[in-house]
Amino acid sequence: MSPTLSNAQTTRYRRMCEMRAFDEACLEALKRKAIHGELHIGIGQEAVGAGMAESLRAADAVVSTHRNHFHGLAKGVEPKALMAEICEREAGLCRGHGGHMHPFDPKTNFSATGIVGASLPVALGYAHAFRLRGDDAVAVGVSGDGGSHTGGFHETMVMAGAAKLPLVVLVENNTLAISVDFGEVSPTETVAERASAYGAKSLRVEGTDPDIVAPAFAEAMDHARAGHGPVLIEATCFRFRGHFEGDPEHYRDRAERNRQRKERDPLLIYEAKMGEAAAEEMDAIRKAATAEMKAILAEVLEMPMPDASGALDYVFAGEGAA
Ligand SMILES: Cc1ncc(C[n+]2csc(CCOP(=O)(O)OP(=O)(O)O)c2C)c(N)n1
Repeated sequence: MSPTLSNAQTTRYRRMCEMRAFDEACLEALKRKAIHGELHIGIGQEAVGAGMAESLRAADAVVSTHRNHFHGLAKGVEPKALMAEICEREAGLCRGHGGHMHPFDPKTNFSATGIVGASLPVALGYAHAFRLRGDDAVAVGVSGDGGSHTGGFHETMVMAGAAKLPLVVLVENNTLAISVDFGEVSPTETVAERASAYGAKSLRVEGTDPDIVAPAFAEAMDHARAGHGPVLIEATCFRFRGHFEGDPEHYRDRAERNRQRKERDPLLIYEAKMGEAAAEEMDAIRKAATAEMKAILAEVLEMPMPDASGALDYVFAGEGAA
């Protein structure tokens, strides 16, 4: 049977399936008590990760948030090393010392922080370093809508705008910061419209379709790469699950949540868009992604944890530092 999907469509759908399957594997790991502490799942936000992946280059940097798995996969972080870190194994990206909220991968220039808003000043530092080095790499700072209200966000945008730094700030607006609705706390209707105050280019996209996100994100990267200064890109999406696993979600109506899960599921949206003719092909892609992530988890669960005696190793610079 000849394929119905183009190469680009196949790649975008495959990436979304891998991201979904990765987070489903995390849920399984949590059930098996292999993940400790809060776990923030990105299900529902795959189109943003898949859309950004194709215009990121190896030398670019991505600094993400507490909800970081898809951005790491988009940047090319090896899924097994990321899963091993999330499950706190010795073979993880940070030898199991960072866990799900603080993965750091110098090989791909990817990192994340659990401190809301703090990803942005770090991305600003990368952008400044790229400018000093004189290369054309771009730094991407990811934030949620809640993170866009922080001082760090404002300071980052001011400095990047004033110095025309190669920075793309990606705001994933899933409309909720834990339980707080964006509309109730934002002085502006959108995050993107704040860009002009910072001298930044502004883009706002529906973030549930990678065919919309990918060209917009590419435009943002091209703009920053060409030396035209920062870009503020807002992608609207829907958070399928609680803020963290274990969140009772008393702040939102369950029926409405379930309705939105059906209407704003990036995988279902893409499957409907490609039509019945592509169903078999897409089913095979999805099954392959699920099998791959299940196999990765199975392997990770067999890996050793770091020895407790080394709890302070790699934490402080100097003696004992790697
Ligand atoms: C400085 C700081 N304040 C508060 C928190 C607690 N906290 C964790 S996530 C979060 C909400 C983040 O919302 P948003 O930026 O919209 O991201 P989302 O969870 O929707 O991805 C808060 C307040 C924190 N981690 N850091």
